Amino acid sequence: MYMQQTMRWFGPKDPVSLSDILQSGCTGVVTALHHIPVGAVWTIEEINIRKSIIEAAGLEWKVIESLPVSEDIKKQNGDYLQHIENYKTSLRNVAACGLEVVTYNFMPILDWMRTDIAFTLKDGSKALRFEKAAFIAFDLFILQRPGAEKDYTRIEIETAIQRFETLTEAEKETLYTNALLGLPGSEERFTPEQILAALKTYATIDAAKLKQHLFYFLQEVVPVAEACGLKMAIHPDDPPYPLLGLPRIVSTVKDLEDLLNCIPSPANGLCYCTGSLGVREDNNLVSIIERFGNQIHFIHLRSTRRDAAGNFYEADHLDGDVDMYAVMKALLAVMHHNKTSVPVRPDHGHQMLDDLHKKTYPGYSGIGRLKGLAELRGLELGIIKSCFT
Ligand code: DNO
Repeated sequence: MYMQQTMRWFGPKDPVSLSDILQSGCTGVVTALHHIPVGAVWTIEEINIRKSIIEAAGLEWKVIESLPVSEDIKKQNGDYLQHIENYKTSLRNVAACGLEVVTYNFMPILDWMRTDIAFTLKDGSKALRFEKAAFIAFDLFILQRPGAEKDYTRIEIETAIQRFETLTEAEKETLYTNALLGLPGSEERFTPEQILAALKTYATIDAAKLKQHLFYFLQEVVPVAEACGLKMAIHPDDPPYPLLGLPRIVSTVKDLEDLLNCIPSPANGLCYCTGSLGVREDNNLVSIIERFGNQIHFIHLRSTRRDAAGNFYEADHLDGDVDMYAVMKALLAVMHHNKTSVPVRPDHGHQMLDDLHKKTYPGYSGIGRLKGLAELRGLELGIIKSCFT
């Protein structure tokens, strides 16, 4: 097989166990030391403890998702210089423990954003969804972000008002929880006061400035990663456009080009996420692989279905707007040509069958992801047999 098949594992508290992941046919997991505060050093000791738990279960750990970048680094204030030094130390430590790929992102404050984490599909399974009118209603009427109305058209605001009127108190509460869920794998959410205060700290940071901060960070850390044989993989913005007035700078082909060109190095690469990039119609997923394939160090495969109103939901892995056949073929062509095997994971999965009765991290149910992986694995085998042997 060309792809190194992995699944994300959130650590010992994850309801999906290492044994479940092994049975899904994966050779490894991708994980992170979620208990270490953002900005602090990952010590060799902590990395090795986690590594030995994974290896004892018969799996490998080569990819970190994520070694988080602190808000201070993104804003270049407070302790950012110390955090960058700590990041370098963590890179040296993870390399010393034999890890190979470090995923990270540069999204301000929030990582992904969804309005609904239990959107019922026709077959009764549940998916993650982003509904634009609900999101705008959240921004304007629940969060009440000062100046938010300037970001929307009159029609968008009217639609959001109508949508807000349909919401019960319980639905408003759920919308608020979903929107401020923050980080995948975390159950903590921001309070409105916290998020409004955090948003204020970005008042003077536009996209151009945030890009400068990203490039400065990369100038500092990429040479260290390169020297110790690690590959950095930036995850694109999810969804790939600005939200809550915050700039987002890893959304388009131009963004990818800028960040790869700023520090040309084999260590400066991408986490190619079809679910995130694919939400924009102007992102041609196959041509991104053709252009930047050598810099793709980690792959997330999933598909979304968008509509004209700007909503999207997470579809089956082989359905939705992503042409997964074409994407897979282009990825395998790169691996075939380079004689490499790039780690991949089925990104997210529906809540289905027993998942529906269990508490799982949104997007990270065991059976839903297993279904996605099984389909992707079959697609891969078919393409390899027909095109590359
Ligand atoms: C969502 C994930 C992202 C990803 C980070 C990487 O499910 O794909 O949260 O892990 O953005 O830093």
